[in-house]
Amino acid sequence: MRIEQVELRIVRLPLARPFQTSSSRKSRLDHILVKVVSDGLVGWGECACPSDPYYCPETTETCWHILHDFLVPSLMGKSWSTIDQATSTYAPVKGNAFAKAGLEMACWDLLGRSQGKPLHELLGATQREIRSGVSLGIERDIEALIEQVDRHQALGYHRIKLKIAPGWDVEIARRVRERYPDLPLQVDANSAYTLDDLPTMRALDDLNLILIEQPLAHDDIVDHARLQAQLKTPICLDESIHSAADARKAIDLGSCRVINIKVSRLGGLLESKRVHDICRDRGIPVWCGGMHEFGIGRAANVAIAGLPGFTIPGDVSGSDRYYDEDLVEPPILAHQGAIRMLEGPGLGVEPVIDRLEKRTLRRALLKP
Ligand code: OSB
Ligand code: MG
Repeated sequence: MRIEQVELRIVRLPLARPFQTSSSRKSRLDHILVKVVSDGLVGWGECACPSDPYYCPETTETCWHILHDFLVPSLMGKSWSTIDQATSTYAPVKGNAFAKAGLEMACWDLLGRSQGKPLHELLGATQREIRSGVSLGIERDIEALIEQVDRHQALGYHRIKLKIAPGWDVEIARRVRERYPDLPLQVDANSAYTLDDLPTMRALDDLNLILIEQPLAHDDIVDHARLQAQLKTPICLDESIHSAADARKAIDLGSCRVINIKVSRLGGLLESKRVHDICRDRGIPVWCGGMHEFGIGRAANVAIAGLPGFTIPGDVSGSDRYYDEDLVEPPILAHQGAIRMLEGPGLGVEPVIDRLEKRTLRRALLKP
């Protein structure tokens, strides 16, 4: 393959419901869509970076800069036949995982279309459908949260994740646990605590949670190891894991017993698969995290979550939970909490051009 042309767009979608975490509040998302063209074929990728640097250091604007000025120019016109070869053209670029993930995804889509194979097959997925969970943000009050839990429970989602923050943690998790004694339940702190909060962690430890996600600093796997040693509930790392090497080190240190695989945080599907493989070898269960992806990125999440080590339901829910009108056909929906693999070539979805045009804030066409 040789990429002859790339189009970048910033596309804005309003969230059907605002989403609040310990680190930010969102009512709409601006994601970059990457379209690559090679020999009459087209591939699409999505860069699902937040527009503010509160979850990760990147932003939509840094992704645009890195894609436009470094990643795309490095890949443009080079000949490649594997994703490893494609990504090695921009390997000298440090970090910037979200930007890389958008371009890498477009290469996978192109590769799948050129071979007439669905992405899940290229990746080696073994599950025909994935069991999904939901990630519920911080609400105005406990009643509003309970209403959300009830709703998604009734829809058949397989597990519930609650966002927590100081002042919105033990009490709300306990209330949900009392209402649903057998519900598969987990919490995500997005780095809002320190080792001084051990009493809070111990209280959460008594609620029979599947896991506690990223309780401590985004860049600290040492204190996470200390905390894990004092808890029976598995710690799951999200923000701290940027590569397969990070995963190996965190497992070696005992910093976690579960890992959240997020395609964008890991710079793409290839590195995600590497993290999956290491975790599988080491007996660490994984699940697929999300960044409120539009249909393109969601299709990639569905495919990777079909790999055999994804044994915990992930944050890949039906797109109707997030958006009144997503960009792609066919829509990605959950039925009784399960999403089937997409069987079309590549990602298996197509953006609907007039929806895309309507939502585009900026575009750039790059040629050699
Ligand atoms: O920490 O997993 C997270 C959304 C934005 C930023 C960080 C996170 C999240 C979610 C939502 O939890 C996952 C989803 O439903 O896509
Ligand atoms: Mg998280």
